[in-house]
Parts: sequence; structure tokens; C-alpha cells
Amino acid sequence: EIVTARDMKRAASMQPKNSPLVTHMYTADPSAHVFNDIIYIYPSHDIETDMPMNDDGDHFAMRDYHVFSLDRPFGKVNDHGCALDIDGVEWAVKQMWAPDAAEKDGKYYLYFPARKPNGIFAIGAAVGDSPEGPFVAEKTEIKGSYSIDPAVLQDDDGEYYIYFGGLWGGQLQQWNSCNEHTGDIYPADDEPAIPPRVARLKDNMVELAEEVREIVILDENGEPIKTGDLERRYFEGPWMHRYDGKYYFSYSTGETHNICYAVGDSPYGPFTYQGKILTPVLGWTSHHSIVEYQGKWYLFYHDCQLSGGQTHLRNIKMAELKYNEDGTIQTIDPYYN
Ligand code: FUB
Repeated sequence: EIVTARDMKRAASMQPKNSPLVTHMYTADPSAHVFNDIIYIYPSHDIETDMPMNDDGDHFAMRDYHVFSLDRPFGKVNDHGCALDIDGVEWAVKQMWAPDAAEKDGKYYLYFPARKPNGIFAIGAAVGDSPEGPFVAEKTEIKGSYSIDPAVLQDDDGEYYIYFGGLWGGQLQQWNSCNEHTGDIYPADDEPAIPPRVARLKDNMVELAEEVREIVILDENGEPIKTGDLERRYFEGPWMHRYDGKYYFSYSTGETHNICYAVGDSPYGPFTYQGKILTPVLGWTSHHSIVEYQGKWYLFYHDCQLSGGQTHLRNIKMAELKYNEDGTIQTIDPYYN
């Protein structure tokens, strides 16, 4: 079913500018990386489910990951098959949500969130010898991790950082600044918004090297963006990329459906809000990644074109991303108006 009036309006009136990259299954949350001069995409694998639709995202019932590669930008997509199934993850029971991947010293690492038997989300790592997988999951989740949507930056100095966190069903509001599980706590509208999280990874890539830290996103006055600022506050789907010496932290604003970004001088932030990268897509969720390939930059994102707006049955897409001379990003509208 199409879930909101906004979705119905868009489904009826919008012509997509880009086609789904994968059409033989539903895919979402595309994390793209260039390994060995090939663009690889690590998406969620959306499936049909009887689970009721709710704000906890129970209808996102995914249970495995496929890895895809592109023979060229916007070109043929290769499906490399199932790279990890939940049956191979001892600590997890359901909901394999948005993943990411990284390479170090010829080994490949898949990072993914899932729920533990107690219902609490954590982030796991799985290791493989090829960017295509298969990946073998570690016996336990990454100790000290929580919530959803891991995204890993390989920094220019060889350090790796994992970013994560998502509100509502992603449970970020259940964790305080000391990384204690408190249960739901939402700040008031005029208080700083719940921040995304970051930690450096150990050399072994499957453990955190430090306590998880909060990331501050500042407004144009140098003040933390507030909880009530729904058009700009962090909701889920972090991504980090580097451009012209700066750190670009981008994310989804959830119920206002924007992909926004903020720029800083350190992988830990603070980051200052700059603007929108992607305006709302068909479907409730918006989730992206950004990658450079052969001198051009690309945005990977999803919408619900293939399923006619069913919000848990999505399809990944790509678009070229362009910078202005001052380093700001040109906003992409995914539809012809
Ligand atoms: O795919 C399940 C969840 O939907 C992801 O973890 C979020 O980022 C949103 O896209």
C-alpha cells in the first residue's frame, strides 16, 4: 500500500529522472565504494512481509545482503549473490538493515545492524576475501556499538571511523551521552537534537578503538541544531566523505525526507550545516552514499518507484553529484516537476 498523502501525490505526479539500478529484487540504503577501480554497492535487500507498518519500522524485515557491481556509471549491474544471511549471524535474530563496507590490507569488511534476541539493535562486522563476499560474521556484535546505519570512512591517514545512529525504530534515543541504555528519552524542541555517533576502529577492523563519541551539527550561528528543527536535524543514514581537505557529513532528516550535509575539519566534527543534497523521494525513507569515480562524483539513493510507493519495497538509483566552486553541493531533485 502507498502510505501517505505525500507519497500518493508524488506517485501520481512525479516523473523520475533516474531508473532503478536493480529490478529483479527490491534494494535500498545503497552504500557505494570503489574497490579495485570498480564501483561496488552494498544495499539492504527489501522483502515482502506481513509485519504491520509502524514507527518502529517492523515492516523492514530484511534478512540477507547481496553485493552489486557496476560495469560503468549508470551501466550494467552485476548481482554477486547472497553475501551474508542472518542464519550465519549467531548474535542476531532479525532486521538486517542498512549496511556498509570497507577494505583494509586486501580484506573486506561488511558492517550491518540487526536486532539481538532482547530486541536491541547493535552493529556487527563480517569479514571476506573479496569485495563481492561472501562474508563470515564475527561471533558477537561489535562491543560498544548500538543503534543502526553504520557508515565507515577510510581517512587519508589510514585510520577508519565508523559512524552510526538512527532515531525511532533505530533506537538512538535510547542511548545517552555515556553510551548507557536508558530507554526512550527525547529532548524538548528547543534543546540540542539527539546526535549521531562516531568511533575509531581498531586495526583489526572488527572492534572499536575508543568510546563512542557524539557528533555535533551546528547551525549558521555556531549553535547545535535543535530537536524541533525537523528540516535540518539528524535522523538516520549517516555518510562521511572527504572533498578538498574537508570532512562532509551527510544524513537523512527522517520525517522531512531530506538528505542534508554539514562540513567540518575533523572526522569527529563539529560539522556546520550547509544545505540539502537530495530533496524528498517517493517513500518515507531516504538513504544515500557519495563516492568519487574516475574524477566524477556520484550520489547513490533509493526511492519506491518499482513498487509504486510501497515504503518498505525500495529500489536503488544513482545520480551525478556536482560541487560549486566554494565546495557547496548542488541540490539534486530526483523528479521532473
Ligand atoms: O532499511 C531500513 C532502514 O530504513 C534503514 O536502516 C534506514 O536508514 C532507512 O532507510
